[in-house]
Amino acid sequence: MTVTFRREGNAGLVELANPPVNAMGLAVRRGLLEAVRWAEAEAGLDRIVVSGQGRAFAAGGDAREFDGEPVPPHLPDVLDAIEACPVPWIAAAHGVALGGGAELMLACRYRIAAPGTRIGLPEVTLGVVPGAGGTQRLPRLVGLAAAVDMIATGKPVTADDAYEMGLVDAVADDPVAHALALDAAELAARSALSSLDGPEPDEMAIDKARASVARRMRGQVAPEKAIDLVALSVSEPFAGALRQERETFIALRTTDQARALRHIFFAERAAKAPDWLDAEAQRIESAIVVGGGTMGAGIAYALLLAGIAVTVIETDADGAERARAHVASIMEASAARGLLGEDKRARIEAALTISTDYADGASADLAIEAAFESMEVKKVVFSALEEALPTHAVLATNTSYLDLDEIAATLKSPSRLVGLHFFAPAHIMKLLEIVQGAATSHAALATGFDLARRLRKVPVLSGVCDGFIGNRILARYREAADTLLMDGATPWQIDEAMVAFGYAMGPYEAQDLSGLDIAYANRKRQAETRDPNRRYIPIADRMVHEGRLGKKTGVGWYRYPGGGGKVEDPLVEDLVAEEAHFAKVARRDFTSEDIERRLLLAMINEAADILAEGIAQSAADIDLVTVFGYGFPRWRGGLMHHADTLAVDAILADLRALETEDPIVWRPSAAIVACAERGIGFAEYRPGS
Ligand code: 3H9
Repeated sequence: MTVTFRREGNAGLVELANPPVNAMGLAVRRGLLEAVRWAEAEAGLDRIVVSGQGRAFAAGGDAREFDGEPVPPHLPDVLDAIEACPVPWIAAAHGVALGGGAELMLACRYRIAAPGTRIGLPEVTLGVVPGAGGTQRLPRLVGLAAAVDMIATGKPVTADDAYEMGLVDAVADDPVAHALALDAAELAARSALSSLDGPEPDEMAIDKARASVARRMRGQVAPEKAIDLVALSVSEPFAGALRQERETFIALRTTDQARALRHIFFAERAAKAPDWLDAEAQRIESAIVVGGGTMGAGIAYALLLAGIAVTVIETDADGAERARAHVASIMEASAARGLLGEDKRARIEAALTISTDYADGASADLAIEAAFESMEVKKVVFSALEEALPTHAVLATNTSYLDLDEIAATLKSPSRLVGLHFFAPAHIMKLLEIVQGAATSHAALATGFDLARRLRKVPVLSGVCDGFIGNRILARYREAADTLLMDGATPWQIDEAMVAFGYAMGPYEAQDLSGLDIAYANRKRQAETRDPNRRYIPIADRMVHEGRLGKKTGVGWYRYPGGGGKVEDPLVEDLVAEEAHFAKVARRDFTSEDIERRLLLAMINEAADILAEGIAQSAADIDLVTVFGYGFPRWRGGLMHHADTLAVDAILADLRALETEDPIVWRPSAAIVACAERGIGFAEYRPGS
């Protein structure tokens, strides 16, 4: 039974019972309709109280059903029946009431929420619009401005805010008890929201929502459509507007964008330790973080937030002072954004030690090394850690590029070492690459996955290679961009093309932000092992030689006058033209489509190699890495999901065409050839298969 109902005096108690979060699939819709019929037939009822079992009132329509044909009874019809029921329904919500769950509340005559309940219409984050009356009932209840803001952004409000704005009638510790105590006459006098006039017009609110969506959800279709529908509530009668809402919802459900957003939603939830991992995770009470730079401080703060005591190890007193300042500035920023209250801050400060002596963290269950990217430094650090820590402690390195197996080889017990590759800022970015070396034990890996869960991060397993999954793809992206630059494009043209594709910023602006010296150091490190026959573009090296390190030096690919916003720099165009002249390159024009196509192909080809080599376990894992660590547009579903929408055959044909230009750089990956031959997409491809 996914919906139960029973009588208690004059009240009918209806409970959604579809764990874990009461998604409103077919069985729930049928159950709710049955409850309506029961309420209609049962004599003497003066109210129906609907609540949810478990941790949520209802998480909304079951997104797993959105790929198939809609099966009746449809949610809008069920909610219409609830609203039209002669016995008034009361929503008694707790946990979350999202999407169809919030729409169920809106179909009731009275709404109560437990403190902390989150109520919202997040449909646009799944690439659809509310499809069960939300765009019409919410503006009638809270006014146009508040409704359009909630629906266009998809952001939920908490119970207190919902009360302030009139979305709920009461906030109560026990919403069901509160509902049972309500005055029956007062309840009977309440109107259905669908019977009310539309809200007052508010052009400014609609324009503001459109401007905000154009800025923050650029390229996405659903938010625009959602705003159109909310705007309709002013003038269009309820029934007609509801029909349009339904048609829009049905049409959007199967668009590429909605499929992509669903893919990421479910992939994120499926990201957990692989089934073959048969060891228990080490329980982590306290940890050492070696290195208190920006990355180390961010990692330390993330651990502290999760209730883990941390000792940050620095090399000397000055380093310790800097580490303290780094953590303090993260805490200041969090407090300023209202994310860190006084109590929590005091707890975190009490759980943090900063020291130059490993012995101060000697009882740690985990050590994460976030020291300078040098093999020599890492070896010294791990030798000290092995010396200082108990044998059960898991040792982790946050290296972005260095060979985990080489570090492990210096340890007495190399199986303790795992890679935990965080992304800056480490307390905010959701991706955690968990790197498995040749000797890494299952227990160390399981500990990494368990830590990711505690830190609320998205874990992705990676094998050992230069750059692991994400940075290896990034290196190819940058190489392809630099080649375009050399051959005729400008940095601004390339950035613009990738912003139009959906990135928040293009590769050159991104490099200016992170600093050109980091990638430079990597190229130097890789120089000896680089394929001498592979075309090398020296433009980025020249930029570094000229002191153009990015925003921090005021000049990089762009200029930043007065430390402000970016300005295109003609000197960079001159520098590039000069390098092209030295290299005897006949420069030519590239369209935005050329640029987008080449950059995507370069990344897809590298990602396919990463799959073929078993560095990544699945295409979905690569999607998670690119979306949660590298700014690939979520609404395109991640790199490999997007590749599958382009179709493997077309990708192979494109690569073959480019291969005539440069047979080394554009040689199609074996995985692409295999997928094309077998007529499968990347989603179905498994390494070794
Ligand atoms: C909608 O409502 C359309 C309507 O307007 C019109 C319809 C006609 N569907 O996140 P968790 C699963 S669109 C299917 O790990 P948490 C989830 O996959 C919907 N499944 O827990 C996971 O499964 P598994 C609008 C769903 O406590 C399990 O539940 N609603 C759905 O961290 C636990 O989820 C939304 O966009 C769903 N709607 O967070 C809300 N929701 O155990 C989307 C969850 O197999 N959901 N599952 O891995 C969320 O934001 C979070 O899941 C929630 C719980 C906050 C509810």
